Amino acid sequence: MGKWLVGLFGIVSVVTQIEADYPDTTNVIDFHNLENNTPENLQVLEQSTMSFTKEELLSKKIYTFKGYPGFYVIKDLMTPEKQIYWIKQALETYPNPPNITNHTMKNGEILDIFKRSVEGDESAKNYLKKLAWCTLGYQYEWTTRKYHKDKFVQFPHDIGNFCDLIACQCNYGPYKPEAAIVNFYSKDRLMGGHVDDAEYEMTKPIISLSIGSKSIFLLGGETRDTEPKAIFLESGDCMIMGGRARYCFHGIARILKDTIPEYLQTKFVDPKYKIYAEYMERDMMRININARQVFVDEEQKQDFDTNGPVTSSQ
Ligand SMILES: O=C(O)CCC(=O)C(=O)O
Repeated sequence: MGKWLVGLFGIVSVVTQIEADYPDTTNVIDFHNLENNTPENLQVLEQSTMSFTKEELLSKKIYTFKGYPGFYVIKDLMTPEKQIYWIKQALETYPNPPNITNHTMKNGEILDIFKRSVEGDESAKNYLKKLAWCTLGYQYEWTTRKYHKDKFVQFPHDIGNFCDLIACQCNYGPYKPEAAIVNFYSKDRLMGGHVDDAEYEMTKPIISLSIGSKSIFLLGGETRDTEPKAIFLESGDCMIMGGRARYCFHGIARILKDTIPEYLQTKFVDPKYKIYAEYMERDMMRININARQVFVDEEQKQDFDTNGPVTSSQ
């Protein structure tokens, strides 16, 4: 078994041995609390000298990791308001057809899962509980690991503009995301180690936004033999996986109990957002939106739209 798998399962088995919901996290890189890191972790973690000039990004701390060129984490990038906004979008808008969800293949198109669930519809409640992902822009076909030529839904401008701003500040601009996967994690729904390599444009990063419960993200190497590093990702963080890091195995090993920030909790949130906070708290939820630029340029995109999968740049 490769070191990646040992690493992933190592964490998971430590977890189950020690305590069901909170593992021994001594070796997890924590850029939110630098004093909690082991000397070894502090050697890996570097604060980037990259300066963000746009107002929203001013004063944000950006971290890089030695040995992972092109991999950055921006701490607390999204304000609480932005996070609530994107929870709302992720629940009310993104899972609606024609976007595909994990339910589509088996159950066909299902409209307004969240709205109907809040209104008390039992079948919608069941679908909502099992909602694991939905896709935006070019819809992704999980079995063939390809983007659908014929299933393109206008990519949300707000995610596109936000990611372009981030990418430009990291010297990855201009960035035109054409697809995104929205993942709905719960305490029992994690993500195994994988590499995202279905995009024709691999020189542009994956830009990944974390909202809700704190998670343990594993970043491995380009083969499964590299032991992964474990890193905490918290609500509001943004991860940028570019450069060689774009080819690295990665996954989510744990969702941690009682880590939803107060501003997303039912007790503290503005009453008009209580329904979203209830959803987040019910199963220790974490929502992740990760955007990808699929095509190198407009010409390649048009060729794909006309003729189907491109092979030349892979
Ligand atoms: O949830 C995350 O932070 C990572 C998601 C991911 O790796 C993916 O969707 O490919």
